[in-house]
Amino acid sequence: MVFKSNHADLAIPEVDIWTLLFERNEKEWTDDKELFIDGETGSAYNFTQLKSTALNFGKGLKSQWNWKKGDVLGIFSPNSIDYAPVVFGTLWAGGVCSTANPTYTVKELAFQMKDSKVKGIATQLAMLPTVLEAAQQIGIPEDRIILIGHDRDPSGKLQHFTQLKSTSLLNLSYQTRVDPKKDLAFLVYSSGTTGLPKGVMLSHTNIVANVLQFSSAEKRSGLHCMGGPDGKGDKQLAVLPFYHVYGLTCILHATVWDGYQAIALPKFELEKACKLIQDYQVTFAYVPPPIILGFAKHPIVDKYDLSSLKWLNSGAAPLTGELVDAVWERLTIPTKQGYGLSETAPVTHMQSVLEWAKFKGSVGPLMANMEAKVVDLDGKELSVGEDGEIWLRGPNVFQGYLNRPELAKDTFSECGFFKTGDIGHSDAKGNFYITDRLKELIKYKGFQVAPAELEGILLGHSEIADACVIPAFDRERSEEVPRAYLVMKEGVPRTDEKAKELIDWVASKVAPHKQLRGGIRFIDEVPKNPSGKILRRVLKEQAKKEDRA
Ligand code: 4UU
Repeated sequence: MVFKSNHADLAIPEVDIWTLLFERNEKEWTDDKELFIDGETGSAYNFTQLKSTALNFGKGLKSQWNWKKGDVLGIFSPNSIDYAPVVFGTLWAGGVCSTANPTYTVKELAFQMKDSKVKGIATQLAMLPTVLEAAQQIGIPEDRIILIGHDRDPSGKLQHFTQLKSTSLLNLSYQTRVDPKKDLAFLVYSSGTTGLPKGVMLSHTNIVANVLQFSSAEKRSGLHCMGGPDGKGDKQLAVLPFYHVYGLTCILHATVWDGYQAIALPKFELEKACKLIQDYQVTFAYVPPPIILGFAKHPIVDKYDLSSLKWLNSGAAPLTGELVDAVWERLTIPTKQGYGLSETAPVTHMQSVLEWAKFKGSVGPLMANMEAKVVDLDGKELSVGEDGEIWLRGPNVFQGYLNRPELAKDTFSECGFFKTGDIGHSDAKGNFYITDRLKELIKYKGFQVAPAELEGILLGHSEIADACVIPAFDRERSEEVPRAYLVMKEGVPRTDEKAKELIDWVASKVAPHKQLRGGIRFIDEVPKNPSGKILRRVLKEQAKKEDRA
């Protein structure tokens, strides 16, 4: 059966993102409203300032860098309020943003920037050594690196994004027209169901649709951009990284659409977050489960007055019912859940704040304009209550993986459903539950870890004969962690010291979230089927037994 959203379809306008967000006639809030506030310095962009800074940057790109439709800007930065004008200015100039995890190593960054063929990179001073080395490796000239954030280049060589010069030539001062349905706005990276990270091609319409779907779902949570019951507008904590699709749509875009203020922090530190909530009277936050754990259990939380918080939304990784209860017991606020993927721009399911207690553990119903199927391994469609792979269709479903047209037949069904690689079911009321994962992907604190990438690195070690990486479960921290099962070459000791040495060796080569926190297990053989495909499920079951013991 096809599961349909209980909500009436929304009309999705055929406009680009800039037009949706910046060229509209009516908003429920005024142009001087501060939308993005830097939680560390207090500096801010109101709507007018954001629009003019983005426009200047877009014009600068066209004039100084001869920016053309489809040109890609790499963005390699922790959260900064400057992220907003850089993204929106690039879109105005017809460009595409390839947003990268700011903790990437040179090799990881170079891979993404080369794969998405960036014409320039926006970054922060602190990350310049990584960017310069990556840029040199892939042939991006130094004058195509620009800075965002507070710091300027002390050598004066690199321009700040606000310094790009625009000429007064008339044709450069108009927005570059795009076809919203076909032209891309973002390349975010995901490993999908298998293999290495790939560019997820998100069109303008994908994002426009998701902003509207998400916004209409969240209005049911009683948000107010101005006024509201206490006379103040709602304010959110912006700690989800903007480079990741969850922060990109649900904070960076939704803030400009809905006018809830976003207080940005470059990285999550529980004490700083609590202080900001107290000082700014933050009313809600989109976060992944480990931050929910912090609010539920960490002693530091008791030092602050968090009474302004109305609810939390958890997504990007599984959340246990016990954590939801623990937050309620401590802060007396609901924790609701959403579900989504990079490939769906991202939100597809969203729980209403009114239903958090009734359907605990559910990721909520399908958002407007969404359809789903639940399908077994033989492709048979299942019905209510039956677990199977979740397939999704809607205007927010992506255009395919960059430069990988051959993946389309495994990624999409014949009737255009996207195969998520997640396992779950719907109850009779249309609430979905995610129960397992069919695909290889590991989620550490909501960040993607592609087993194939770690296996590739491990196989490059002279002492390792074969490797398989799977998700293990750290019960104490209530989170998934990558664990490697290794076959060593003859004569190599299979000791704890060797395991530690290899864990450190991997750590020196990857971003912190990819470290082998689940440890290493030595085995005699990696289980494989007759055609040589790794049988991850066998090791996943083994890990489950061990982690439960
Ligand atoms: C169990 O993580 C995301 C997007 C997350 C998101 C979550 C709630 C956005 C909006 C929102 O409200 O994207 P990716 O591409 O990094 O990872 C996608 C994968 C899914 O396939 C699933 O395995 O992350 C996992 N996932 C979840 N798992 C995402 N949300 C959940 C969830 N429970 N609530």
